[in-house]
Amino acid sequence: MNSSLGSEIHSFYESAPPLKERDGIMEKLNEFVQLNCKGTRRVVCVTSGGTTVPLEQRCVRYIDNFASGHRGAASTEGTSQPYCRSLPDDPLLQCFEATDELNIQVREPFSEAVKRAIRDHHAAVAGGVLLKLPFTTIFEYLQILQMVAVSLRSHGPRAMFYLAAAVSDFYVPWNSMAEHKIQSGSGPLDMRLVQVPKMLSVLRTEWAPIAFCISFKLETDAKILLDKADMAQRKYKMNAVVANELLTRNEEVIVVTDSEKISVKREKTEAGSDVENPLVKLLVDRHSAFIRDSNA
Ligand code: PAZ
Repeated sequence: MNSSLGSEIHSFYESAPPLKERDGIMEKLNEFVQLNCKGTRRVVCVTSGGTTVPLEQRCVRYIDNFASGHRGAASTEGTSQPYCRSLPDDPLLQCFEATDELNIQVREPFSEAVKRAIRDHHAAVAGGVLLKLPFTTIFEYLQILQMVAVSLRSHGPRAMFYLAAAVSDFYVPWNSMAEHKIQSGSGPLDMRLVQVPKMLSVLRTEWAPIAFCISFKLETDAKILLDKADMAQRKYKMNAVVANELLTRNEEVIVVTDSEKISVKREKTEAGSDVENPLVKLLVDRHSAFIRDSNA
C-alpha cells in the first residue's frame, strides 16, 4: 500500500463518527468466530446493499445508490436480507390476516414461501451460522468491514469475502460536514466530496491477506466493464471479480480471474430462477481449490 493511500485510510477512520454499539457488534462477532472459525469449516463475509453518504452530521439529507441487496440475499441463502427476498415489500401487512379478534394467520398464497423463509432464517440464526450486521452509512460499513476482516484473519484461506455491496466512491469527511441541516435559502449548494480510500487494498495487504477475496464491479457501459474488472482484479489481487451491467445484472455476470472470463447465466432452481445459484456454486468450487492449493 502506498503512503498516500495509507494516510487517506488513516484520516477516514480517524475522522469517522464512532460506530454505535461497537462493543455489542464486537461481542457478537467474537461469539460467531469462536463458534464457526474452527477446523475445516469455511466462513464467508457477504456484503450487500448500498452505503449512504450523509451531507449533514445531524443527517437530514444523504446521497444513496441503487443497490437493493438482492445479490447478497440470494447468494447467502444457499441481504434485502437473507431469507426475506421471498417476502413482499410490506410483509407484516401483506402476509398476515386476522382470522378473528385475537388470531392472525399467514395468508395464502404466501404461506409456504413465508413459512419456509421464517423457518430457515430462525434455524440459521439459532445454529449460530448466520450473523447479520446491518449498516447504513459509508462510515458504518467500512468500520464494520474492518472489524469483520480482522476477526476472520486467523481463519486464513478458509475465510471468503464476497463483496457485493455498492460502496460509495465519494464522501463528505465528518469534520468538514455541516452540523445542522443545510439551509436551502443560501443559493446553489457547493459541496466538496472526497474520494473514499480504496479499502480493497488494505483488506488484501493487512486485514485478511490470505483470505479468498471476491469483489464485484458494476458498470452501465458494457464497453468498459471487462477492462475495469480486469484492472481491479490485478490491482487488488482479487481471486475473482464479478463483473455485471446495471440492466442485466440479474440475468448474467462474468467472473474475471487472472486467466479466465467465465459467463454465468440465470438458471432455474427449485426455489425459482436466479444467477446467484450457479455463481455461488462456481465460487465455492474455486474456494475449495484455493484451500487445497494453500495446503490448509
Ligand atoms: O444489490 P443489487 O442486487 O440490487 O445489485 C447488486 C450489485 C449490482 C450492487 C452488485 O452485483 C455489484 O456489482 N456490486 C459492486 C458495485 C460496484 O461498486 O461496482
